[in-house]
Amino acid sequence: MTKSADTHCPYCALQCAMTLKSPAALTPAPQPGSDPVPATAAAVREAPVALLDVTGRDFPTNRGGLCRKGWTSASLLNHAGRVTEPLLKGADGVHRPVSWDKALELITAAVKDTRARYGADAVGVFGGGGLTNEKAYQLGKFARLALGTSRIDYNGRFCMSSAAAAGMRAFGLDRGLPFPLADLDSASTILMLGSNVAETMPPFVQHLQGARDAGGLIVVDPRRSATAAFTSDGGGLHLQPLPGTDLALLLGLSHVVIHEGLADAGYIEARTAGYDALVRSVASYWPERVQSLTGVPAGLLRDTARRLADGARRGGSYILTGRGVEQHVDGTDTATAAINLALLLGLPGSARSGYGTLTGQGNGQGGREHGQKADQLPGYRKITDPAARAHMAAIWGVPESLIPGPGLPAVQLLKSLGQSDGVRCLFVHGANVAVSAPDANAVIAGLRSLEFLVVCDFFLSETAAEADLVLPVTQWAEEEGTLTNLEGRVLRRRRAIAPPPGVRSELWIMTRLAEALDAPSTFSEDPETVFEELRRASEGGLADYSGIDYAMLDRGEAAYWPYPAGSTGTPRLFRESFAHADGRAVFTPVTPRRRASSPPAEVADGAGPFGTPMTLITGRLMEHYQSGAQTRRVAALAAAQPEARLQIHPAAAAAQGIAAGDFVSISNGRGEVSCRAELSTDIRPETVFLPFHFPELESANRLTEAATDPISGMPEFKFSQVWVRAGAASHRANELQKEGAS
Ligand SMILES: Nc1nc2c(c(=O)[nH]1)N[C@H]1C(S)=C(S)[C@@H](COP(=O)(O)OP(=O)(O)OC[C@H]3O[C@@H](n4cnc5c(=O)[nH]c(N)nc54)[C@H](O)[C@@H]3O)O[C@H]1N2
Ligand SMILES: Nc1nc2c(c(=O)[nH]1)N[C@H]1C(S)=C(S)[C@@H](COP(=O)(O)OP(=O)(O)OC[C@H]3O[C@@H](n4cnc5c(=O)[nH]c(N)nc54)[C@H](O)[C@@H]3O)O[C@H]1N2
Ligand SMILES: [Mo]
Repeated sequence: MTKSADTHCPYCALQCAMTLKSPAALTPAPQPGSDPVPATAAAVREAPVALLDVTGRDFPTNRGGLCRKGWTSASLLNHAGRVTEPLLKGADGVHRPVSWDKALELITAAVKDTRARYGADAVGVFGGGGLTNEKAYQLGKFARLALGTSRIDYNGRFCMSSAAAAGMRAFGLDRGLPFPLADLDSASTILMLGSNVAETMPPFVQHLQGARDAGGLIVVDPRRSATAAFTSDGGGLHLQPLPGTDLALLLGLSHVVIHEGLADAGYIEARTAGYDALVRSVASYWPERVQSLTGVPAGLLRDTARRLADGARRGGSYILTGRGVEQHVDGTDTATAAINLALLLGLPGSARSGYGTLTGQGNGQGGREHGQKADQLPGYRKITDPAARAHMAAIWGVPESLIPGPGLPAVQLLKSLGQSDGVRCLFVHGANVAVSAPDANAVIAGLRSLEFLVVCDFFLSETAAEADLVLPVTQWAEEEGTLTNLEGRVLRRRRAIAPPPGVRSELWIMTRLAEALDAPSTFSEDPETVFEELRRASEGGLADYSGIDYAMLDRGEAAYWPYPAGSTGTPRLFRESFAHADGRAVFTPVTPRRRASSPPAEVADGAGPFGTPMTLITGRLMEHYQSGAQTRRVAALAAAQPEARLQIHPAAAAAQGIAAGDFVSISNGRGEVSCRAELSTDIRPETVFLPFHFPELESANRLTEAATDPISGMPEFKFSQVWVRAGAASHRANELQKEGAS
């Protein structure tokens, strides 16, 4: 065990720097054969003493700060519920330990059998944006060459795909922030749409302080989120639109910019294409009309546009988007509208201004560059591009014909589970789809219809609980690798501690299985060896890492991609030109396809009307991470946020006879959630909010629809119609009764 290791937090894309140290007193390692019971909010078991002390380390994104999740992250290393041996599900549905040899043998047989009976595309892989670059790269290679399937996609489809598609369309390149985060510090105006960094990236808030103090922080959110609340003292603005109307709102802002002569004519002329069509497309979105579509007063729209233009002339203006505006069926168009507004104002590529989207998962950026996406090869190459295929065939030493074509995007992949022509045998690496995918009841049914499900995880997540075989893998502090943060900066993850004896790395698992399956290329369990191959694979691609190596990262050098060999990397993109062939950014005219007031079809399919449906939006709490598989097991976090609560306006609650703390039933045609109500004037009266961190009866994704954006395949997590009623759902009532009786 090393005495101390400089690494980064296991959770979000801010990748706060931390140092891990061994405390003087160590607890014994967890015993093999860990408890096979899936953890629920009620079943939190934590190690008495963490194996490592966590301290924040100075770094440009976090400047020594960490959030509550980061501070408590080490407690999961020796958590009593950790899986430390492969677990095989018996006919009785109970998971029992098996040897690694037996586990690998069973998987090999299942893959061969599935391929023989249904073809190689009946084997599927679901990856994650939390995997290191090395794991994500090798997973894409494993799927295509060892399994021979095209069916690989990952949870970043739920997260980054719309913003990524918009960035590709406008700039020819997708890097979340095309500038270092610290550039925001000197901005005078920042417009944040659908992003609640005060809860989702707390150390980020220090970079908003300057704009906020200058009265220039503007937040667009149907809720008065913690980030929206942060604007008020500084004289900033909170725009509170109807959910799903951000596209109209952005067209309104562009309309004002054009009609008040606030556009940057010189920039538009020199650096963009398609301006005339853009002007026509926003012509009918005058502020009073947009007010009627969005509920945001026309005066606030004009004020926002003027502050952005004023900021661009003074300290700098930035436009940033988050999941609130992207997780909609028109998410790509909405992100495009945000970019169009930024281009009108001359922000992208300027010295003190810019546009960006806030990447979410720890390696959400790198995870979308190196081949775990259905349509992609390493280096952000297209799998349909003959030159890209030839390049990768040469790197992998295989004939080009062996590389399958494009597969299915995540939602379609999950819908195909167990279907004829669908996936029959699935590998999951780093996602808990039973909780986090839309229409979760259907996803769970799909997982249960599989012939073989293999899940790699450290805990028996709700998805792992469904698995035929659970493979225990290393956690962040037990492994080496790299991640690429929200700024496109490549960072080193370093090992501070040895994993429990029965646990293996995913690189090791892929290497053993590739051998057993006679894969036509080599695989490695050594992260640096894999990174060296990734470098060569990415060379000449959009996301070029060929000039980056472990030694320079270990010296603390800042490596922003593209970083071709012989260069010094690219902290700031687009300064001279954009990535399209002619060097120009492209305005793509976009207009709303759905009227915000029209109820989606699901309401008609529902179990029956219970008054007026409400709009459900979903999102995050500070204490929990994603599906909660990790943070619900941290005692301090679970104690702070033990259960889901529905945020509802007091007027809406009163209309249904709901009082604070009452149980409510939230339902639609897809499912039902039962939880307590939290009354709050911070939310619009026709809208309710649920966090998605909780499973089973409290799982928000039992209500969300698996409808996707036609360009990106991103699902609509942030807009569902639901009925909200007083009283516990019948199954919850039974539970409560049982509790009362015992
Ligand atoms: N604590 C915590 N931090 C995290 C994560 C976590 O799970 N927990 N996850 C990480 C990941 S992967 C991601 S992607 C990021 C996400 O980070 P954010 O994008 O900040 O997170 P969300 O809470 O999903 O959504 C942000 C806001 O969008 C608002 N919103 C909902 N619907 C709409 C709408 O129609 N329009 C507008 N304008 N706003 C809307 C919500 O009210 C919410 O306040 O966070 C990262 N950090
Ligand atoms: N309703 C609603 N649903 C949403 C969202 C929303 O806003 N609303 N947001 C969506 C977004 S943006 C995202 S990113 C997704 C994320 O949702 P998920 O994909 O479910 O994300 P996690 O909960 O982080 O799941 C990661 C799982 O892998 C494990 N894990 C962590 N690291 C590793 C690793 O290195 N290897 C392996 N094998 N396992 C690992 C964890 O223990 C956990 O069980 O949720 C989406 N779902
Ligand atoms: Mo995400």
